[in-house]
Amino acid sequence: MAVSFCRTCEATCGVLVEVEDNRVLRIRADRDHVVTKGYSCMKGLRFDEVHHSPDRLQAPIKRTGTEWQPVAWDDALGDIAARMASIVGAHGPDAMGQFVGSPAGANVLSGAFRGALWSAIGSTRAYGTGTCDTSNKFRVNHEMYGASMRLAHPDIRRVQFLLVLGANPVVSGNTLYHLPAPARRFNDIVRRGGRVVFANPRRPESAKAGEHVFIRPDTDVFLLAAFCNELILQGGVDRERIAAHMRGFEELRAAVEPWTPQRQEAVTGVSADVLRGLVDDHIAADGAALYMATGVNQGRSGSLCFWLAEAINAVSGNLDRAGGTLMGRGLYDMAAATKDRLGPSYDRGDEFPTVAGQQPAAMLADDIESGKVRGLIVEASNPLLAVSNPSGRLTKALAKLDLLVCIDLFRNETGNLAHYVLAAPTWLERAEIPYAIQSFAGAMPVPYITYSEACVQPAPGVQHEWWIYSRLAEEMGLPMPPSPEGLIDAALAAGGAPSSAELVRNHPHGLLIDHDPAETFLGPERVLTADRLVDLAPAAIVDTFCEHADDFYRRELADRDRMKLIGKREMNRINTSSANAPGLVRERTNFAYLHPADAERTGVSDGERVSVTSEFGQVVIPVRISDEIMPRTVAIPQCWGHADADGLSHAQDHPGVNSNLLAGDGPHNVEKLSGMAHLSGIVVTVSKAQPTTTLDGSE
Ligand SMILES: Nc1nc2c(c(=O)[nH]1)N[C@H]1C(S)=C(S)[C@@H](COP(=O)(O)OP(=O)(O)OC[C@H]3O[C@@H](n4cnc5c(=O)[nH]c(N)nc54)[C@H](O)[C@@H]3O)O[C@H]1N2
Ligand SMILES: Nc1nc2c(c(=O)[nH]1)N[C@H]1C(S)=C(S)[C@@H](COP(=O)(O)OP(=O)(O)OC[C@H]3O[C@@H](n4cnc5c(=O)[nH]c(N)nc54)[C@H](O)[C@@H]3O)O[C@H]1N2
Ligand code: SF4
Ligand SMILES: [Mo]
Repeated sequence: MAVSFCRTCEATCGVLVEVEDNRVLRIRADRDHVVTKGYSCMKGLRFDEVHHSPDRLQAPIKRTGTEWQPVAWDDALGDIAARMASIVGAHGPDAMGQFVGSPAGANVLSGAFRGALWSAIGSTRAYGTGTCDTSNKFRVNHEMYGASMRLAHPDIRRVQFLLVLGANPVVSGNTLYHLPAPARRFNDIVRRGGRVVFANPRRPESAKAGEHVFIRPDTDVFLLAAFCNELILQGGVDRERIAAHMRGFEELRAAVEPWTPQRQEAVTGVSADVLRGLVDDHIAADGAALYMATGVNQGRSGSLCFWLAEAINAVSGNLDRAGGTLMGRGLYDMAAATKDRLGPSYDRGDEFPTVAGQQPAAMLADDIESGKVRGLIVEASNPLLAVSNPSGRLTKALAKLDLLVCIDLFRNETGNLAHYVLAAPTWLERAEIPYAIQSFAGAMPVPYITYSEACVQPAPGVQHEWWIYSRLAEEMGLPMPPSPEGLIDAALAAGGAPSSAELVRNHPHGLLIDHDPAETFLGPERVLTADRLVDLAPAAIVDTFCEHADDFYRRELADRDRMKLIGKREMNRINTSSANAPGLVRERTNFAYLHPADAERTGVSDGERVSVTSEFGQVVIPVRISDEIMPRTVAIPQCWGHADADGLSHAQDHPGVNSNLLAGDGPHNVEKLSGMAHLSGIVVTVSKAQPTTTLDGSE
């Protein structure tokens, strides 16, 4: 029996792994884990189906035409390194790109070695699906607090009023905020007389505890601006704290002044009275917090929204206050250590910043078409399905690369276009500490540290990502640390934590570290802006808001009667990663969720098919009718569309439809402040599909 933790989502639940002859027999929840205490979900408990899938790669494979053959590591890496060198030689280092997906975030060593290889090459060309989930937060943190990784989180144990926008932690396990067993936490707030309100175009599972308010997709910026304005007008500001620790209050006040509760109502659908009630309760509460995540991040104004939410938390005196939002400490000050490296930089030479080390995924097709990118290594990602792929534009672009290499457990849809797919281990085969973001930035209500040995050994033909990057460096004659020996222990030691061996021996279920205390953040030590004040009105952000808010508003008014597309995370799927697990995925397709009134207007009944068309593409998909969706909204679970996945046999039998064929890419569909892709709140039309229409929309 191995004691470990699941790395399938950010909840990083403690698990017990039964192993026999290097095979995983069963994964169970670990009731003794110091924080997750037996909480888990099917995606983690059934991860053995991913791990032992008959489709898993046992060795690297090479494509010749449409044929795939196993290949020796030395041959594969020798050829890949030679091709990388020739791309760099002919077109410069930035022609060689990397693209990382979300599972890579859990892989502590791969990041270090990938980063070292790209530095040695001299390339800044790094893309990732971080620009599909949370780059806006990093940009705003940098502007307001002086470092991308200064990340506040609600003090969930004490908060009395919590407004959650665009997150569904009960299904997602959350992101950039460690919150296992969220339903219990939300229930506790209600039980102690507090209020939890979810603003969401769909009544989310999380709202079973607390209340729900429908908000029209991609209009949160107006609600937040009016919230901030009303809060200031009602006197809900802490003048003393502002004077002592913040700057820019007057600019903030002036920026939000035009936004009244009535004005926002016309586009958000949230009545002025409901909004005023939220503000009143926020002011009255003994500790209040606003929290937002991907549903808002992926709109057109993710950075503006996060700025407003953080500004509200700050001016109301709730930032760094018990029951408000806290800036966790983590083991060591990762935010300070990475301040310069992970701040926004304009090394692309255009208007889009690299944020937290990532360039916009939704610019990749443009960058390939214009010849800026000639080679790409994709680690732990499936961009064809996960990223904006308007009518298959990204698919066509990736097929043009001189070199495409995927490092993955499987040959996924993106892998089908690759020259090589290199076989990587699962988290069960890695020794690790949990996500850097949680352990080190400390965005966790109950901070702890844990270490897991590898539960099983990888097959002989499977190699760790760090090893792959080291070997590529060696083949290219570039300097690189030869092995990761001691790296994790050095990180633990830097934070004064016990060694990995001691953690395994004495604290197998995790070791609690100090609780996040309140009132330790504001002041000259941890606020990292030049003058050590929280900037309530960073120029880049306020200027963007003042310049564009009226235009956005007019467009929302004009589009008020049109349908908008949002995503939907499902309990049994994690992005595209679990699509091949038979015990998890039983439906043959995803569905378009429609409000009964929209279904009636469209003339479809449950199970019938609709065509969903945006300015960028069209899909045909069966309908589920539900009053959990607000009118004029269609929700389609993302990261489906496996019809071509002959490397994922179960997924190919349960293909569904890729909603990201409807998302736009290129400069007009990327948020300028942060490089975030516009994936939620896309204007579409929905019509009844002709019986002869095929799944890709052709007649
Ligand atoms: N089961 C499962 N868990 C996952 C994942 C998964 O695929 N499946 N993916 C993982 C990943 S990579 C991430 S980043 C996290 C994300 O974690 P979350 O950010 O919690 O993501 P979602 O569960 O999609 O919640 C987003 C919510 O926003 C709502 N929404 C959509 N548009 C808008 C809008 O314009 N305004 C507002 N106010 N709400 C909106 C949606 O209805 C949805 O309920 O989840 C992780 N966990
Ligand atoms: N419309 C819409 N689109 C979205 C979203 C949305 O809400 N709406 N959400 C976005 C978000 S938040 C994200 S993060 C992306 C997710 O998209 P990605 O980050 O690309 O993640 P996955 O699609 O799960 O692809 C992960 C790949 O990594 C492989 N893998 C799993 N574990 C490992 C490992 O340990 N090592 C290696 N080498 N490979 C591994 C899997 O087999 C799979 O092929 O999708 C984004 N796309
Ligand atoms: S909630 Fe996330 S970390 Fe926990 S078992 Fe499920 S997938 Fe794994
Ligand atoms: Mo994500």
